[in-house]
Amino acid sequence: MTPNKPETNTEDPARIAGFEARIAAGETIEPKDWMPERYRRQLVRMMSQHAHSEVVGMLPEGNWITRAPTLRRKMSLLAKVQDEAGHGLYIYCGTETLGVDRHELIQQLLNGTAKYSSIFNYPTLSWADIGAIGWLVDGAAIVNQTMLAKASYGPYARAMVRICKEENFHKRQGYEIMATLSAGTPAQKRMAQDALDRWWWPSLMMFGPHDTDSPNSDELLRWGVKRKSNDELRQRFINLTVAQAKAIDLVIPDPQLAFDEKTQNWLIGPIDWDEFWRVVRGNGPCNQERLAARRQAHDDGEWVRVAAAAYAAKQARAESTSEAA
Ligand code: FAQ
Repeated sequence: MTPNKPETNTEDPARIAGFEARIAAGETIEPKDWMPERYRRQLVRMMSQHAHSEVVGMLPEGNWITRAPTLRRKMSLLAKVQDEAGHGLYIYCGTETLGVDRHELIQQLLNGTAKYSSIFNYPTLSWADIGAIGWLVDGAAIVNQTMLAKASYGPYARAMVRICKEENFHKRQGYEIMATLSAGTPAQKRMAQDALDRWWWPSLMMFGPHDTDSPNSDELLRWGVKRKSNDELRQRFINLTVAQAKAIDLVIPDPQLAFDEKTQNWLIGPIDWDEFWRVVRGNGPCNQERLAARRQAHDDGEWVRVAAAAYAAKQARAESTSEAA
């Protein structure tokens, strides 16, 4: 496959109009199709941030694999964390169809110039945090990614279909942890409520800034990469989650939470955007720790990359010898 290379694009207005007409007609854009350079770059930006998020997202939960309370919980958590690694690899592959090399993207993550989701810079302080992540973080990811499964770029949309199926399992196991703790001893219930208190607002921030402060949204919506805006998806998540919290007798930590009969939406108090930007710019509670862990894992994996490259070279030599014979 020849990936779409930047130099093959000429930004001819007629071509752009043709491209936009295809999107308006609901067609899917595939790697070999012509696309505006700006569309390609937006996808690389968004997909690489997404892939990094899946990989860094393994760290907060990985912290609890050895401390899960039962074998069953340990098995589910281990499987979930492995799934997230798979999602990362899957999306890096999707990004490569746009003509970038994943090593370049990984270098950007390791040298701190790439973004990844703000949510993974918060600590997991108790076992209930594992429940809260599954329920809220995977829950938010599902709301966001179910829409991305309809994105105009084929490889990304198809990746989302499979990923969402796995995220559904993740969400259920997290919600079940929260339901069990909430119905447990008073100390367990407090632990569940404390986790909800700490993860609620950062989960809402996952959807990105308000639409009025989102510089990328207009273009992404016009090109059918995003199908709903940041605020629309955040609202959908809030409406779904308020009912789920009530069902397991937990309280959403927002004194201003109120149901609006007119719009049928749950309205919330103000989001602390200063906190959001602090975390995005590298100054959240765990940013340094997360990047240090990724760098360490990358260095520790050097011998695997060297061995894999040596094995591939050996195979190639064997193949060329047998072809010559
Ligand atoms: N964190 O103009 P917009 C998961 C940045 S996967 C950090 O609105 P856009 C699974 C944004 O990049 C979670 N940065 O941006 C899992 C932009 O900066 P730039 C990840 C953020 O792209 C579960 C600037 O702010 N999911 O959880 C964030 O139109 C459990 C302005 O923002 C995805 O990546 C943020 N939260 O909309 C794994 C989904 N929000 O690049 C393990 C795909 C915004 O211009 C365990 N991505 N920024 O310098 C998207 O849907 C979109 O990119 C948004 C942001 C909605 C995240």
